[in-house]
Amino acid sequence: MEKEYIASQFALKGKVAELIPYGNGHINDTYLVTTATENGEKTSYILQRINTSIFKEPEKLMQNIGKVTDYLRCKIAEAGKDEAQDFYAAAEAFGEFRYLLSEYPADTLYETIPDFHNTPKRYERFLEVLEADKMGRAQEVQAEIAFVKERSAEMEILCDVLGTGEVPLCVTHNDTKLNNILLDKETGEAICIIDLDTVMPGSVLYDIGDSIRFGASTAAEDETNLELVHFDLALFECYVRGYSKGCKGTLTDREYELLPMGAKLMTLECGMRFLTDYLEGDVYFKIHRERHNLDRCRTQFALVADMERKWGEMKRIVEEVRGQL
Ligand code: GN1
Ligand code: MG
Repeated sequence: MEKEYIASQFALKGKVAELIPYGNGHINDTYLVTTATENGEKTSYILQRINTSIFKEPEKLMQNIGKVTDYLRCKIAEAGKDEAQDFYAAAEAFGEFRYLLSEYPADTLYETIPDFHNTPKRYERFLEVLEADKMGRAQEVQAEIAFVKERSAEMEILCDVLGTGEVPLCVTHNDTKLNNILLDKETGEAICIIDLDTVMPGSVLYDIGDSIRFGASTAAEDETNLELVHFDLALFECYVRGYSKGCKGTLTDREYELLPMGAKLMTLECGMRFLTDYLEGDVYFKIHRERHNLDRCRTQFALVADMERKWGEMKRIVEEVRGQL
């Protein structure tokens, strides 16, 4: 079906004037749709085609998004804010997401991708794919395989604390890369969180960890020169402070304590997923060049290694921010 026709089925202001691919997501297809009214007024929309080989039940995904956005709309209205005033910095916005949804019954949401951040299950899957080695690529990535295996014991931590109830089950976004926040062109402040396809129950440490994985790196996710890839402690501190402010005291002591581990595990898990996909023949993440998934995996592991070197500092920063609350 024509994309323009599909776009025109939504409640748009005016007619579709232009439709172009947008962003660089790895899963869904995203388009920027510009409409124009008869008197020339233009409006921009984001249109997404959900990848149904990954999101097997898109109706459930839409129901999750509907429920959470309806709820947020009420909460924001209650607080007497209108959308135009909602300018937050990225970390603050995700912190506020947690704060606003802290009383939402997370267990009523579907798991749109089961075990999405279940790191031990991701590890099991990695081992299966490695065992099969259907592309014959394992030989050239021995160092990366060893890197994952050496850290297998730590992978259980977040699942364990969620399981015992030491950290609460929350509504989590699960894909908190900074390009999933709409920023105001002029002020640079956060307007709104987008890409809600993976909103499901989970630990906020997934969200915090994933943001830090992406945003506290000094290089792009697919940088090939690993000398440029570092974990930036100043950016880490900035995120922890922003999130703390936005979440208005809803982060528990145990969550603060595990925050560095959340960052490390989300980075390790992401790198392991890229490696798994490389071994499997690049069937999950879209790639734009040969070995793209391997390049991505290597940046993530470089970040993990750098976090390990800076572990004491990461802990100290979290303690300091917590102490100033
Ligand atoms: C995928 O499609 P995109 O870029 O928003 C992935 C995330 C990964 C991310 C890595 C549904 O997100 O989990 O962290 O790539 N989304 C899904 O950049 O698997
Ligand atoms: Mg996404």
